[in-house]
Amino acid sequence: MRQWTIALVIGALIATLTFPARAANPLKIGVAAPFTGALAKMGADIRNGVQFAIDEQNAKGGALGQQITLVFGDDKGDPREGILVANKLVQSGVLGVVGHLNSGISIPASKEVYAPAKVVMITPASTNPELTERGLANVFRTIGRDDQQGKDAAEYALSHGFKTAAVLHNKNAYGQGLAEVFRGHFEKGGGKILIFDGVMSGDKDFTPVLTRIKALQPALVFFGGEYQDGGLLVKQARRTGLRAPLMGGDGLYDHTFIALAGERAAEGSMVTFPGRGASGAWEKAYSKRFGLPGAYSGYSYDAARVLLDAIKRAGKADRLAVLSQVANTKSFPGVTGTITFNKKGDQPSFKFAVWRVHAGVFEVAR
Ligand code: ABU
Repeated sequence: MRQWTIALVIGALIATLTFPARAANPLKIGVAAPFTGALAKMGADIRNGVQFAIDEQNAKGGALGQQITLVFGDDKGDPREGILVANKLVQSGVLGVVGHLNSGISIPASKEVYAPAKVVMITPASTNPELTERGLANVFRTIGRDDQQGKDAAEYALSHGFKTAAVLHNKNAYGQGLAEVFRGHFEKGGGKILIFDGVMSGDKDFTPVLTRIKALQPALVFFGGEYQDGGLLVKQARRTGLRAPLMGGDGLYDHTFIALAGERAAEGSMVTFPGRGASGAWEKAYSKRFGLPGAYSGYSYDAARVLLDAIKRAGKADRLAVLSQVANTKSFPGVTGTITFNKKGDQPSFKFAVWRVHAGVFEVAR
């Protein structure tokens, strides 16, 4: 037994000396999102966008002379699971991470797990302002921020004659944060908030709160939350006789929202989402393999390509060097637009548009 142990130790030593660390370990990139659970559709969009970028790069020879391996982390949309997944990715040796979807996961994971390990995190979807307001050097996003889309939503609503609103949110970092921004700007612009309340994400019956809202007769219902709750909410609103249109943020921008609500109930719903879609040629190539891109497919593809570009410029598989090169990203030609990060890790030129559901699809409303 003792001889076996000695032989194993000697074997390991020889292997370490023969193969330097870079050659022995494949170059790894992490992808973290909810691959299961209520937000699995958006999680799949993120996974597919990153996979598409990495497969393209591997076909061209990979990076730093190696093939790139993706390490997947299913955070299930749950903050506790998100921290576990982030730790697993860091321990697996990833150079950087594309993810997470939920602001309520990206905020703690970036600070508690990725920052101490010097791992860069580029989220294609987390829009809560706090994420990039903490002075963390390792955090970036290819999407915009809720202080921007909440303001745009309130201004759009007021300028289109909606003077009263009922505001609901799903009590998570994204939903509540966005609802608060909307409320602030709506009131500042002279609008009246008739009710501001939270609902439980995953609830199947929103009728009690919708019945209270109906009695208040708001011109608009604003919902801070994602498509799975939003779809049900608008469906049940119509059943209770509440006719006011529903408005929300990028978390509603998925066809599943319309499918869950039903085409008739969803008609007229308004959603803030970037006006610039992914370029047509890219969309065609992506669709051939994965079907139509979802909300964050292009932003995930771009996040992965920004990371790959940074690895190339760093010239070595070193987390800190890669992180510094992501920070230096300027005028990167993404399929969703040209990407330049400011000191916070945001894109100062990012713009949202208002989209409106018409005949079962989202159309740009301005
Ligand atoms: N941005 C919408 C959904 C993801 C999040 O920020 O939580």
